Amino acid sequence: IPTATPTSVDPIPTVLPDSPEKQFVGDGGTRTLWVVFIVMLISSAVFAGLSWRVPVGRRLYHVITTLITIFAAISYFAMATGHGVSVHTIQVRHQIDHLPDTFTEVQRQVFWARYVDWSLTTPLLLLDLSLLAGLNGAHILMAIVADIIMILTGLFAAFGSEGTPQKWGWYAIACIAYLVVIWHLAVNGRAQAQAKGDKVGSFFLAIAGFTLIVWTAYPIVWGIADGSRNLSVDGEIIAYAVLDILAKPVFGTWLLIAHARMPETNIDLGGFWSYGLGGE
Ligand code: RET
Repeated sequence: IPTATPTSVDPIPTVLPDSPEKQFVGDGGTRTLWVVFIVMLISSAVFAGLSWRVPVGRRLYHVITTLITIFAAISYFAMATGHGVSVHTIQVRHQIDHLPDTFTEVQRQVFWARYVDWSLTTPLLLLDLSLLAGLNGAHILMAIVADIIMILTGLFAAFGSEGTPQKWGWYAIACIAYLVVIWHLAVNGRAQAQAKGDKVGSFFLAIAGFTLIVWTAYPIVWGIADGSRNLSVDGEIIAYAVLDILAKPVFGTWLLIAHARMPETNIDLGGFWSYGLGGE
């Protein structure tokens, strides 16, 4: 009978069977990243193609929406190829009956390329919605600045030391900034859109409501995957993949189709966008 002679004072195994030492992307995750890259690439081509069917003066939504999927394609390419990601030390908690909780340090991949993507694309998505509603420049700027603060403090939270109050402090700041964004869309955006008539008013309500639901899922996924580390790297990739497809290609297709059918959604920038190009 082999006798276990403890040689170390540390009774806690560094690696428990149910907690692999490393939390890295697997085959399913990599495949998902490539699929979303292709979806973003095709969407960019389709949105750019649609823009050629309308005069330059009516292409602003097309241009913004195409840029959104181009930025996403670049970010997904970076993540799928294994760039745009860094390794972060996290703590995994082990609960064993009758014993105090123990923690082991585990290496986990954190995809920083997402935050680069979001810091460029969420302001552009807000610009799409703001132009649709007819928001003024002051409110557009404030909504976009709040949005950038939300993404950057989210990035600091993702890389903040695990188990520190600051980490969730950054998260709290990001959530407050998100409430500012919502406030601009739900209060100012809705009122302005309604002032453009019933058709634009109800379309704005539908597409901004869809945006609100999809966007709100991001901090929830973040809390589970990046905050409390209760989701595998592949699970996190799949959750964000579904949300990104809803927030970018689905949103964009819906917006551009509605714009083609509803002349009331035209943007009046007083010649800024198409001066000298023949306008409408
Ligand atoms: C973070 C974590 C910190 C708290 C909050 C967040 C919100 C993120 C949002 C992201 C939206 C992304 C979109 C991507 C485009 O496809 C940064 C996750 C509030 C709302 C729409």
